[in-house]
Amino acid sequence: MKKQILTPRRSITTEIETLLNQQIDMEGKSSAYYLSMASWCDTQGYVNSASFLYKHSEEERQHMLKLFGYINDAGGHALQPEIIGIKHKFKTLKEVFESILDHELEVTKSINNIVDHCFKIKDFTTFQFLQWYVTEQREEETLARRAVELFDIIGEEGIGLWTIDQEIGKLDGFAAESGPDNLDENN
Ligand code: OFO
Repeated sequence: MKKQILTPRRSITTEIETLLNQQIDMEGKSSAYYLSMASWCDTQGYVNSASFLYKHSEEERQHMLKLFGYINDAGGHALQPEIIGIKHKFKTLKEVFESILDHELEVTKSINNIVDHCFKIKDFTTFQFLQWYVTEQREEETLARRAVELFDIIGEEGIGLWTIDQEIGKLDGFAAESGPDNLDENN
């Protein structure tokens, strides 16, 4: 690997800057995906799922902005991602939450890959900065998995979908209680 040189003007390598910008792209896409899903849920009468996803979309935007701040403070240049090709229609509510779980597993992979790289090149500041995302991803995966499980536990027949939508609304509280920002309070 080509040796990356730090200058007094920057405290992250250009390689880390690129990886973090790729993560910005991912978080921006997460925000857009979830906004589109929220809108679809709204049109289908799944009001609790819609509300859950509108909030989730906003959270993803915050994840993206956190990266903007970090990169620019470190002397790099955070780039607004180009977001195209967003899916607007879904076959079922289950499809929405299964896609979220798949997407979050990809996001976790991406975060772990950057963390691994930081460790290898001894960029411990970025390594530490990313620990927040490591914890957040565990929460996001758990939430998505809980949502998908509801379809098997409750079943979609009769008032099943209505009940699932109600239960998804309750997952919001679960997220607020177990988020990385609240870890200290829980210990
Ligand atoms: Fe940013 O956590 Fe989901 O994608």
